[in-house]
Amino acid sequence: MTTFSKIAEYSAKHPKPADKTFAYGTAGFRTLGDTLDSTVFRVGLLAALRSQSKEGKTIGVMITASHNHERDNGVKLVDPMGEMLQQSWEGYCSEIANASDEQVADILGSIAKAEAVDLSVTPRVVYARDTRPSGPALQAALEDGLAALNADATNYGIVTTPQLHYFVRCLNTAGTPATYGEPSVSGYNHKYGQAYLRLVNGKPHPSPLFIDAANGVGAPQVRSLAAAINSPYFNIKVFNSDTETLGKLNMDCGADYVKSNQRQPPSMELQPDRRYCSFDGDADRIVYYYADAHGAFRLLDGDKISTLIATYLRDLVVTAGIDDLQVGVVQTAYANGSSTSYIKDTLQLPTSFSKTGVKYLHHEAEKMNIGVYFEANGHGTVLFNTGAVAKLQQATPQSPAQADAIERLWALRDLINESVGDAMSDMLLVETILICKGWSLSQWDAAYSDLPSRLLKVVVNDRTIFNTTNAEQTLTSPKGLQEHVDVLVKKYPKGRSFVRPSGTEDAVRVYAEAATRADCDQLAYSVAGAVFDKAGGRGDRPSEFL
Ligand code: 16G
Ligand code: MG
Repeated sequence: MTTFSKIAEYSAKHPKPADKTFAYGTAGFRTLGDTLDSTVFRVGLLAALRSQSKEGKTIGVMITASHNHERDNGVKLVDPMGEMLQQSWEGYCSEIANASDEQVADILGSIAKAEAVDLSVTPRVVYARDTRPSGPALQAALEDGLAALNADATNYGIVTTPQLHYFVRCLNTAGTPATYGEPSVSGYNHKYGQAYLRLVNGKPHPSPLFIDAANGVGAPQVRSLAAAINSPYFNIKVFNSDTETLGKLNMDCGADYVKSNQRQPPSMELQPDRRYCSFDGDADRIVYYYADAHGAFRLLDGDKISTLIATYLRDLVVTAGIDDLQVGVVQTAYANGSSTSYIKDTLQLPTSFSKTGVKYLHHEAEKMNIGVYFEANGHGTVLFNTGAVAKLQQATPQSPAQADAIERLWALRDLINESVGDAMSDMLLVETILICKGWSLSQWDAAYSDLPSRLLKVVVNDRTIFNTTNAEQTLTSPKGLQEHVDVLVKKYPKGRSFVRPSGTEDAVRVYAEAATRADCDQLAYSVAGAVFDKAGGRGDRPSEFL
């Protein structure tokens, strides 16, 4: 039986900073690491309660701030199937994080009552962290929260965010037909490594892959994966792997740097014919890149990855001869317009759009038989829904080619981390497809050409006045601003632009694309200027090109 009697004593050791308000945003709590002690302690309490509300299923807690600066940190909860916390509980997270120290037990009690939580259930929680310097102290705060509610808690150490999601899913499916794998790093390496080797065996070996690990947790973990695979099919060279030196995490490196700056990290020299990829700081994003024949940087981002995967899956489904097994693609407004046209017109696959943030894409992809979802920034995965699994089970091959395609679809499902986007699993999937097709990165890149795009940030007095609809592509307020954007967009061939409030920063984001680089930049800066003028811009007016 859980009692709340120890909460007051523990809570006193983790006082909330009086001047701070915390919000559980798109990817959990995220802010300066040294302000998060009380929040992480309270997340420990809530994780235990969440487990009790799920009849003692294991809940995960990840301490990370992903691609953000090393001084930041964050924390998020993982639900029993390894998915993001159910949205209706996000409000509880913010509520308890902002309670006064004395109110914590009462608020937890009222949440328990509202959710009819059975407090006699033993809470089970697993947790992990990335390599940030503030991690150990925050982990100790979390452990106090878990101890205050006598949770059965297990520390998984320093692992990637998707590995923790994987462990949670393994633990909750053990001994059921949906069993997912061994809940350990070696179990993870074994599951994904073996599926990979099954898929590539007998094909020519690939050239080495140069990996930028953002000086984060992806570095030791991808090395451990490579040691487990132990095959010329996975020949990697890891760069930006310094997780010890302060200040290096995500600094001028990593997937976010590469995508935002459209260039390789300065620490890496691009050589023609070499293959490169970058993870972000907690290894849930990946982008690929290479130098073309003229030495110019070429990016293969989340859109390119999702079109590669969708094409491959579609072709396998056709070869397998399974009727009505639909492959679809979920994108966000940030998807390059060329990728969307390619999916619709060339691949002839259904696409749908969701709001930015993995949880939104994930839910949209669940509606499809085989749902491929990626954000342009490199975060995504593939989901096989129950309908797809049933169709695969029922399929009766009429030829060796059909049997092989069905076997490959099963192996691909084993290769994919279905709980969440995962840089390492996505990397193995991309490598598999390239090896099977015998493709270089430039051959992959040839499918379509990205329209020039630009992303700008505008700081405004109050970003809450920005509201959107249509998967964040249309503003409903401030009044009149969308109409103004529409007029600007019409001036440019293939022009597209949208404005949305950030879910992670106190700023508004402006995205634009158009047929030429000059048009795209003009459009981006004129929309950003309009936002600045009409909606309370602060600081310098965005005006680099105008
Ligand atoms: C978070 C999201 C990421 C999204 C980004 C948008 C997760 C795990 N992460 O990092 O998917 O692209 O926020 O940030 O959902 P913004 O709202 O500040 O533009
Ligand atoms: Mg990340």
